[in-house]
Amino acid sequence: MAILPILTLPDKRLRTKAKAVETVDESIRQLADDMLETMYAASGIGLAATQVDRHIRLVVMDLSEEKNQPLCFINPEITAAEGEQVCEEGCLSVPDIYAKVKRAERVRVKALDKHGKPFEMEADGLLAVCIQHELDHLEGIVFLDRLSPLKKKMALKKLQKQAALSPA
Ligand code: K1U
Ligand code: ZN
Repeated sequence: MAILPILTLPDKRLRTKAKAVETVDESIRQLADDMLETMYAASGIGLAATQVDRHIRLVVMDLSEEKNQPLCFINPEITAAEGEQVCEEGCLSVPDIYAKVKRAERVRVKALDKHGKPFEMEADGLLAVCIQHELDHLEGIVFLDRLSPLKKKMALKKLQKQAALSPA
């Protein structure tokens, strides 16, 4: 397994739309394992392949306390969404910026697992938020894009200030 570098804004590669995975093979399983290791090392609850500069439709998550319930979604699609919730989000590609984002409260998602087997699941609360956040990454969307223009401007300014302060 390997810890992969995570792209951060303003890197334009985060704006790439991911392509479908054609075949779920050993290289995809290896990437999913590396992404999980990267996500755990960064104390995240989710990670999209886009964030590690791989532009394929693969996301991993683990919302368990013990970090022992990894989830892998290949070619995920939200097939139903209902309700509304506002949740404070963070992003490993937007370090140290947190903001409240409005999302659907419940989603139904279909995807392939690590073995290429189709599955469907329903999610609510933080898991539903995380699924929507990670699927956005596959479209080249980051959570700041879902804020009002003013809030987005303020967040980007804070990000620029942080970048100017941190050593190269
Ligand atoms: O996509 C990512 O960068 C991962 C992101 C997922 C996410 C967190 C919170 C709401 C929506 C999506 C993170 O894991 S950021 C890490 C973090 O700050 C966090 C960890 C646990 C709970 C809440 C936030
Ligand atoms: Zn993110």
